[in-house]
Amino acid sequence: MVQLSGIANETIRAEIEEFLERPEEIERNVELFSRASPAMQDIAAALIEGDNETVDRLTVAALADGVHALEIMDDGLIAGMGIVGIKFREGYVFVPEVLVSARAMKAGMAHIEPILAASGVEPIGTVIMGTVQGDLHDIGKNLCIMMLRGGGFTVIDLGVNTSPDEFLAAVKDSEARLIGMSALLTTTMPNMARTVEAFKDAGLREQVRFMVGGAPVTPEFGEEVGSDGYGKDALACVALAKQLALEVRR
Ligand code: B12
Repeated sequence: MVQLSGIANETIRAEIEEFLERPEEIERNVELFSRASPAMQDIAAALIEGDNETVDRLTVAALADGVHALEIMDDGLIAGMGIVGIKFREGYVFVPEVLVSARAMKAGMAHIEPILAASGVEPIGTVIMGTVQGDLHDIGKNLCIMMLRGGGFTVIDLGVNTSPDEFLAAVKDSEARLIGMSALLTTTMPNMARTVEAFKDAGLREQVRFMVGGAPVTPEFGEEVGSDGYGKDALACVALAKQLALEVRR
């Protein structure tokens, strides 16, 4: 049994105690933060508090101490955002607070991105990435992009609220044949299917490969919408992109 007392950071302990109710979420977070180093816990706590200056400072310090960029991303930034997500779902915080935490996440990511990008080798291929139409969530997509660039891909980032026509235009305007779609809302997930349909209508479906992801997306849903693969996180996104790149190599 993992214990709350195994977590050094007081803010994190209080957040778990006060805001988490589902036993599986308590267990997962207690386990995650007990395993994370105190420095990573401090980054997560500052992110939860929306303190972008502290996230910025602690990220720089951790990198200087030799902590791997991926560890900061997973155990600090994403772990902190996980708590924010639960508080948002349960109505303890609202859109403005989430945006402030998202800004803090970006402050940390700004230092991590160049490191992950620099670790890349020969470009393996080009990936078009976008959050689907109607959806403004881009934190997860941007993490995937960071990891793809770090993994040796060139990425064309179409941003958020990307219409099927914009995905089509990007393929027509580039050499890219690999498309990643992100969706965070159950109401926008169907736009993944609409995008795949648009490629069928344009006679381009066979030339491209689609990968899908985002918190509410499942492998089953990915199959249903006619995509070629689903990735549960940024690491899976890179693995999938490598696999699909072999199919569309040109
Ligand atoms: C941050 C956030 C926001 C921010 C977004 C800021 C930004 N720049 O992105 C703001 C405040 C703007 C926002 C707005 C809204 N949000 Co919001 N938001 C979130 C929150 C808290 C976190 C999302 C996030 O960034 N997670 C962290 C990242 C790292 O995870 P991720 O996105 O899942 O990405 C990972 C994987 O999924 C995967 N992945 C992602 N994309 C892709 C793509 C590919 C190809 C692959 C392979 C993998 C992959 O890799 C990523 C890295 O590991 C979630 C709660 C949650 N737990 O998801 C709610 C949540 C998604 N939001 C929700 C809602 C309802 C809204 C609003 C409608 C609220 C409102 N009433 O206005 C609006 C919608 C705006 C719009 N039109 O899009 C709901 C959705 C519910 C539903 N069933 O659809 C959620 C689930 C909260 C909740 N439980 O109620 N939100």
